[in-house]
Amino acid sequence: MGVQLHRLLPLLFLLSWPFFLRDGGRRVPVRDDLHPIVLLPGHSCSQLLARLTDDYEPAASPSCGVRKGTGWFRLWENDTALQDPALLPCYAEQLKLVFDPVARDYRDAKGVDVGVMSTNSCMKGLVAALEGIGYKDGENLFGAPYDFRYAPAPPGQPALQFSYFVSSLRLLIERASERNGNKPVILVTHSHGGINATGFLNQNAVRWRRRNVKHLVMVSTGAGGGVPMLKSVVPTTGGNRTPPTPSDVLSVSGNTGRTFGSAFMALPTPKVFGHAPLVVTQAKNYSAYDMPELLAEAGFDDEEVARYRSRVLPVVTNLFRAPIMPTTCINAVGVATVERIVYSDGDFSKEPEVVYGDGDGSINLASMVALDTVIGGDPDQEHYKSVFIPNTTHSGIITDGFALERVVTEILEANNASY
Ligand SMILES: *[C@@H]1O[C@H](CO)[C@@H](O)[C@H](O)[C@H]1NC(C)=O
Ligand SMILES: *[C@@H]1O[C@H](CO)[C@@H](O)[C@H](O)[C@H]1NC(C)=O
Ligand SMILES: *[C@@H]1O[C@H](CO)[C@@H](O)[C@H](O)[C@H]1NC(C)=O
Ligand SMILES: CC(=O)N[C@H]1CO[C@H](CO)[C@@H](O)[C@@H]1O
Repeated sequence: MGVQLHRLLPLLFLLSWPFFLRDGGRRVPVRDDLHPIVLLPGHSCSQLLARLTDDYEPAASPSCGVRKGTGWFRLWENDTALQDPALLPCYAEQLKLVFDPVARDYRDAKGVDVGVMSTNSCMKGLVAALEGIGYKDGENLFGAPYDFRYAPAPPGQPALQFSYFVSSLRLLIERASERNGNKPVILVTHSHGGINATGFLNQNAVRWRRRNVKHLVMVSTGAGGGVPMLKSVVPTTGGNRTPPTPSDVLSVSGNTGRTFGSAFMALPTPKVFGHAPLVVTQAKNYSAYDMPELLAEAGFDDEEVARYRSRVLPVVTNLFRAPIMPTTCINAVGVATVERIVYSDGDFSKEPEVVYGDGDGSINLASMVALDTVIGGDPDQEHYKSVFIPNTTHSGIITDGFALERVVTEILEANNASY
């Protein structure tokens, strides 16, 4: 199931940044005082390729099978398919994951092989800023795109895709270091990529980390998800539409997005949000502890709720096991961010009232501040710095010029630090 392509990944990583192929603009000579950087993009920022095999049985419409046997095509992100009402149902179906109860793991839909190609334009600004200070693709700058539909599982539960990811990323990091005079790499992540990086680091022995990774610069990742995510869990318009709309495709309440192993990874966690009422109705308030109940009442089935409980919750609860390594967390603040959702008459199908607080639009300030405790608060944590950038958003932080400048300054500070 896409295995061969995954085995090729460490090679593809070096070559798979199409936007580097553009004719350069200002090019600065590669500096030899720079630690190599490996970038981990956010959720849905990686491009996925697919091919349909003979096993593929189109469900939405027989025409979904026209690409059978014709080789690889772009599965995500494919604007043509997203915007064509005839193609969209096929696309939504091919992008689904299946949970196999026997293997106790997720896999690609039957007859659909999926591989990871590259990062898309969402990292373009950061890449250009790094090139501006002397980084160069394939020499001291590398990307680690990943299939964002999958997620890690708690110890003892199979997660084949995650194992591939861990071994590919380990190889990439080792090669990046070797190519650069054995200097350990700086891991720079955005959003979900931070979850990915900490999950990865936790799987590697301290000795390996010390030798190969100098610093983690984690941009836009909170310690325990965010409340805005709940707005798509309890959809007023129902993401369950057939045929789907383009925005239903990745939404956790949509028929495709809900099948992803990563679907509930960003829900607010009890560790950060405690007993605060996040969803308020007349009869009952739901705190982060009540997520399973909320999912059930929002229409997710028993198996989906059970998987949230047994597979997602233990992972997100234990993600940031300090000490990870020298870490800089950078977050945007000052943006109105959903903090509480109020259904005055308890009817989930009606438009709720929303109470806003501080955050980056996707992650609440509480989730960012909690990083100080879960990472910075551990007495064994070697080096921890938390930076807030006002006036930019969750994604603006890697596209707005003034924010990028600050992010690059922090990366250079990590580069020059002598621990
Ligand atoms: C986008 O998806 C359609 C439908 O599956 C496919 O025919 C097309 O080749 C894809 N685009 C690219 C660039 O691969
Ligand atoms: C729910 O939370 C709101 C806001 O904190 C509070 O005013 C209300 O009393 C709570 N309702 C219940 C049923 O606990
Ligand atoms: C944020 O932006 C507004 C409008 O551009 C500006 O007036 C304000 O001073 C900025 N705040 C900060 C803290 O930079
Ligand atoms: C920790 C984490 O989220 N890791 C994920 C990184 O991306 C790969 C590919 O989707 C997943 O398999 C990992 O689980």
